[in-house]
Amino acid sequence: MFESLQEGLQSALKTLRGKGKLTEANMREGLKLVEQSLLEADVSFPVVREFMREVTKKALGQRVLNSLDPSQQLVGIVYDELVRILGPVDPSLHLTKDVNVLMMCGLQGSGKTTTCGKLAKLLLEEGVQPMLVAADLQRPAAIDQLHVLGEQLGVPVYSRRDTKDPVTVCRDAVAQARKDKVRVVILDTAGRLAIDQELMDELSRIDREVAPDQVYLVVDGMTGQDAVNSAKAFNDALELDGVIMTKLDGDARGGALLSVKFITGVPIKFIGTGEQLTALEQFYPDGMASRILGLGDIRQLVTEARRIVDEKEQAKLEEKLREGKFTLEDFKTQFQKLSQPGLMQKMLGLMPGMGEIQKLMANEDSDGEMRRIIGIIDAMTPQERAEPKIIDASRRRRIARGAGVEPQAVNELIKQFEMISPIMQQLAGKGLGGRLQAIRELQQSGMFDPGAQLQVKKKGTGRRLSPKERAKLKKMREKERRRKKRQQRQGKG
Ligand SMILES: Nc1nc2c(ncn2[C@@H]2O[C@H](COP(=O)(O)OP(=O)(O)OP(=O)(O)O)[C@@H](O)[C@H]2O)c(=O)[nH]1
Ligand SMILES: [Mg+2]
Repeated sequence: MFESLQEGLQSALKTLRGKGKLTEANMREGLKLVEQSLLEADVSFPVVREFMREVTKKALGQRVLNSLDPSQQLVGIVYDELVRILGPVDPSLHLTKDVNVLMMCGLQGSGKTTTCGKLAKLLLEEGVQPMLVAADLQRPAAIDQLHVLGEQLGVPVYSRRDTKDPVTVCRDAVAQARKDKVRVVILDTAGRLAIDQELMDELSRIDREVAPDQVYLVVDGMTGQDAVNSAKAFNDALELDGVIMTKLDGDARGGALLSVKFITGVPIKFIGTGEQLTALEQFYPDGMASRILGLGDIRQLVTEARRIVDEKEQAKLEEKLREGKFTLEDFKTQFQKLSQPGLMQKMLGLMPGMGEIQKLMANEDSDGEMRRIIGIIDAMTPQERAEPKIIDASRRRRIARGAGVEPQAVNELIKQFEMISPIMQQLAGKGLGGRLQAIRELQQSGMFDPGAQLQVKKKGTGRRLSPKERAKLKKMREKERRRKKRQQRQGKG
């Protein structure tokens, strides 16, 4: 997420690091780079101006300049200011009534329908019964799209094919919801390519006559300043309660996210980070600021982890770990959960200090790697999975043959497992602090050192890297070269 903004800000802050005491000139230079990376991320100009005014005021104060770690303090100042620009945010959906109506609106293709489904899923997970309403009568296929979503989620969908009036549909849907004791009604409205009077009139009419409790605007985060402009226009017409910014998993530059609240006064409620129905996050300014600065986002990490492993399963797992009974079989189960496309990526992005590895993984065929590891475990007997110690050279050869890998790969896997299981044991039953400590140890163990991994692989088999691996290495080196170049430039400038 926001790779270039992250890199820009982090390298701006890095240039100041290690300089010991900072002079005002040094600090100004670093601040210039901070400003530059915000502008490059397409943050609205008034926002950049306000942001820099505050940060500069604080950063040039004598207390910071004379402190022992001025660059560290600057990270704190930038963090605080990011939080201030992004917030305050009220994450609640305010479900205070028997039937609560949420209305989604936005331009065509911004992700309204998908987001309706994601919200319904989130509500289901919290034990709240939602209903989806097909209020988009512009596109004939829109009704079907919503029904497909509803079926996937097991959520009722209200639609009517005998009228062209969305107000009628919405009104009847709310009545139906009251009868069926549905707590939340989500209205999926029509979009247009551009903001036009007809669209606004239709939405205003629904707003007036159905009186939704919350009106959310869905904007495509990839559209940059256009997203901010459309938020302004929709807010003028409808008085929005919140913005849901989608497609932040792509190469959105982040400018829209940083600008919307400041320019329109409307808080961001949720962000969409993928096409899957689970890819909706509640928006918290502190977590986001922390992620942008490469410091991870523990709250979201815990939320995501909870989503992967349900509570009962987690309790069982923790017990096994505490008793030292965690086997390769369990390892495989956990691993398989993580091997959903894109999930590992996401989790790494949320861990403090894992940004670099995450970027590397983005280029890597991690799905292939995961399948390989699962294949190796599958080739073992139950006894071997429970007690990897019994795997001797001949068993190793047999497993390797079964999985279609070199025996060395079997060895590496067992070594990794042996390294990981005591750490996992530590993770079990610990509070957040203990978990963080364990994550740090995991990082230090070198298992997550991509450079070391590559070396081991090469030394281990002595074979030439596959074209895919070579391409990856090339990309990595290219990236390193660009980074060095940038540092040099900054060093000179
Ligand atoms: N990568 C990514 N894709 C998304 C996200 N949200 C929605 N999409 C995709 O965006 C496309 C449009 O989504 P829809 O939900 O149909 O958009 P809409 O606003 O309902 O579109 P109209 O009904 O035509 O106005 C689909 O291909 C979605 O899968 C997201 O957070 N990330
Ligand atoms: Mg739609």
